[in-house]
Amino acid sequence: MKQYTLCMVCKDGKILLGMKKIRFGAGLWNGFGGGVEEGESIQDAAYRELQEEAGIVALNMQKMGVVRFSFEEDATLQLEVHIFKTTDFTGEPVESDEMKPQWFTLSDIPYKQMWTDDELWMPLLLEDKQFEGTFHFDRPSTAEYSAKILRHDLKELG
Ligand code: 6OG
Repeated sequence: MKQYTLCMVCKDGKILLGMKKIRFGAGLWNGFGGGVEEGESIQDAAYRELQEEAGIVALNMQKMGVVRFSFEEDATLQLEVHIFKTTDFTGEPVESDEMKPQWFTLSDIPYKQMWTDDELWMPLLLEDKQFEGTFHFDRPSTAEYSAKILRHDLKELG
């Protein structure tokens, strides 16, 4: 299963999300991340992707969870996403080719314009609880279509 990273930046009671402009998940707000490269550790990939997509350098990176995604429409599409949280960084978020960053207050997270799984695990991440899960969707979300979760399993660790 192909491995990806996803980093949530949480600082001063706010969360930094990016509007994804291209590829998988375009038109949705998400954390910053992407594919782990050959020979690269998952955590190194999380730092690299955050810098490439948001222009900031994380000063810490906590592993919060791993979620595995599959899709009824396409059995070959399977992703293992390693989710991190960072609470401090250097630099100022800047728009990249992939992402347009914006801060949201925690009471104002735009779940309606995010992947449908996020609303289920994000509260755990925000409370510093580690988790593991699997989500089986009908088909991928787009700006116009919200993927339906057909089955899921999410457990808090520890
Ligand atoms: P690139 O297109 O940059 O990597 N991703 C998901 N994120 C959430 N919240 N839910 C999902 O449900 C996701 N599937 C993939 C992982 C894709 C980026 O999108 C994330 C990567 O950060 C299915 O190569």
